[in-house]
Amino acid sequence: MAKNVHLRILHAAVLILFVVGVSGLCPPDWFEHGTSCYKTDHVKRTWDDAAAQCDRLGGELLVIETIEENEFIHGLLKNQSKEWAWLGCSDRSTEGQWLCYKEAASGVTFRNWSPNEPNNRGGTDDCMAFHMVDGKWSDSKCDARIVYAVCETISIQGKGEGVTPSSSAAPVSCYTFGSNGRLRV
Ligand SMILES: [Ca+2]
Ligand SMILES: [Ca+2]
Repeated sequence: MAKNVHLRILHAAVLILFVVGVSGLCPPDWFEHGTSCYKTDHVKRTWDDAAAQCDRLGGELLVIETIEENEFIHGLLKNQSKEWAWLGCSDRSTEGQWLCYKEAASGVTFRNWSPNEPNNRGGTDDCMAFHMVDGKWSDSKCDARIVYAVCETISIQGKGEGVTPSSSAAPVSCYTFGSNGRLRV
């Protein structure tokens, strides 16, 4: 009798693990939203260091493409009380010409600047930052170590919706299943 109960519990546990293992569209500890996965970092970094950290985690610095995505990120940062977060766009190469980190975002036109931003203050505001207070963006000093990283990668669902790698050497994320059945970056 007791053995049967234990077996049933074991079966249920295996089933739950299986369902969780195969239904996750994002790596463990990443937030899923739309066709993307997001991970917040808990160390304040420069823009370059934040970009490197996202690369290490298997993603890229966040690039916001719609007001809906902006609202999601706004809620996420508010929830974690993070005042500023780096966005993956910079105008370091050519002043006023904002290039975004994500290859797929090269055609992105969505902008959500604060009033009077970008102002290129002191001639050196060249990296894009998100302000938790109002969800608006500013240009900031790339070497200011006052900002958190938010990393983004495309979810399995997103990859299945016709996202094709570009012909240039854009970073590519690969996923494998670990021995525990969960995704491994
Ligand atoms: Ca600038
Ligand atoms: Ca500024």
